Amino acid sequence: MRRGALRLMAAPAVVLLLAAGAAAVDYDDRANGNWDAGATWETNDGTYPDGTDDTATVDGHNVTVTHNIGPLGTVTVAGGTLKVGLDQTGAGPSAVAATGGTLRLERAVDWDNDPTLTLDGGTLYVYGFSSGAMRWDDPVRVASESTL
Ligand SMILES: [Ca+2]
Ligand SMILES: [Ca+2]
Repeated sequence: MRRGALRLMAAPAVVLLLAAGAAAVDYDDRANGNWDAGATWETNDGTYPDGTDDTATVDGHNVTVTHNIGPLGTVTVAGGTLKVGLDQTGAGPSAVAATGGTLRLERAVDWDNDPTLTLDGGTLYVYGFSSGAMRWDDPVRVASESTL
């Protein structure tokens, strides 16, 4: 009886452990490259930020987004350059924070998560191609003492 009860209690614990195995990863850039190239990120396991709770920090290299991204957690630009070079219509991150470096928006952005773009340092570079204007359809927050 007791063993049976223990087994029943252990089953949910195993499920919880399996769920934890798919837990969020905090990605940190380690090389110049595309967002979806494993070599761009410190994890060194071929993966890239592509999970609901994954976060990504670009703080020293040039990273280029070439496909729709998300759903994701927070994306932070603290150094280097994050270039969004494709019209973004996917889920996107839950928040975008620019605290340093350069965030280059070169095409239209309208993520389904409607992330707030918080500018608190760094440079926001907005560039519209002749074939269509650049557009950011989500909220923008500019911290005090910042320049837009
Ligand atoms: Ca880094
Ligand atoms: Ca949106």
